[in-house]
Amino acid sequence: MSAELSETDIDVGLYRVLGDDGRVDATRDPGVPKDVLLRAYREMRRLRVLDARMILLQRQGRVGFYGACTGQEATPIATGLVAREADWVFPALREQSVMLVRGFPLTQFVAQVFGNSGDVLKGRQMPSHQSGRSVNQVTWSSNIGPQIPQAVGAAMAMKAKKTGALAFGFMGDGATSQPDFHTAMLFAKRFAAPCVLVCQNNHWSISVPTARQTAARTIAVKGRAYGVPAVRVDGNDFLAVYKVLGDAARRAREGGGPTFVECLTYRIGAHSTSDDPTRYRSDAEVEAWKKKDPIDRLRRHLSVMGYIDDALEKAIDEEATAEVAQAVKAVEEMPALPRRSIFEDVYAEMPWNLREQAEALEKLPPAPSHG
Ligand SMILES: Cc1ncc(C[n+]2csc(CCOP(=O)(O)OP(=O)(O)O)c2C)c(N)n1
Repeated sequence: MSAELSETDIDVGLYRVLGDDGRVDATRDPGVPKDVLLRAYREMRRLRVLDARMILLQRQGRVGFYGACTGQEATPIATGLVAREADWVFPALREQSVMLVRGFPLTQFVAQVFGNSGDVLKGRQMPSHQSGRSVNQVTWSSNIGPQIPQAVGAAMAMKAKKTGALAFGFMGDGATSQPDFHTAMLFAKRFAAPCVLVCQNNHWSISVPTARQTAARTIAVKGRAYGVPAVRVDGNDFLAVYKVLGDAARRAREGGGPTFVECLTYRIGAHSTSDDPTRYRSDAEVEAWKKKDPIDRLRRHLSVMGYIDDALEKAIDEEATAEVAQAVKAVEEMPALPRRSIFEDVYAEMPWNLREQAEALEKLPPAPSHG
């Protein structure tokens, strides 16, 4: 992964469309319409605001855990815009927002962070593991890797049923060291599964830098080893990611099988609220990546195109802040789930031993958070 490798080398070449100044490489301009670009910008801003607010809530003890996507917003937002209604999404820790772009209500999304009565999952999943049947998004299972073969398996089923849909499967760079990644690539290619497998290479697996955990020249080559076409793209360049994911999705829909996309990006914040990144990486590294921020870059492009001015930018920010604040307020006003709910949804008729336990639980004094 050393920086001195030639950028024209097929194994390390990086697909970029947007320059740092926000100008488009004319030979690669994907011609994304103005409304899509503005929508992408709004979604990325809202996600940034949402993540910051969730981290704050965790610090205040109002929610238990959070894993933010800050700095990596371009890929989940582009995925949400590229996906069609019948497609399925198998996220890792930082791609839950795809479902927001696909129409899942923000309030219900936030309720899954609190795990109260507004949460359709009844508080049985951790925060940052949102899912939604209405938008075909599967919950992440927390251990690293299983969602990749799940995405491939779902894609194989879609192919067998001739649905014309595809599956998006996500992973971090660390997940590509897991056996599940290799199984997934093998099956994806062998059965020409209609899927787009996306690695958000944010350079760190908690405290382990990518260069220390793999001897592969890049992450993308690992897909090519299985015959899966692989693209290495600047993950902070919304236009490049949108174009590459759109092409990959089209190929899958047309029967061309899987594509593996390595999005080069950076996790600006901590791995999660349980992590202190100052223990293993330098401020200088973080500051250098902040200069490559995907939202700032898209903002510059919108300016160059004459699509945004300061007033519109301010309005978008205020709208996002108000929307998130309103959702948090609404969710915090929802009551906690009844304790008894932990016994529900498993048996049609509750066995006697569980009934006894449920009755014993009811007799305990209320937990402090229940007021
Ligand atoms: C099988 C398994 N091993 C270890 C862990 C602990 N763990 C949680 S996140 C993580 C790092 C994941 O890194 P990466 O795949 O690069 O994704 P990122 O968090 O950087 O987005 C690890 C090792 C786990 N959850 N599951």
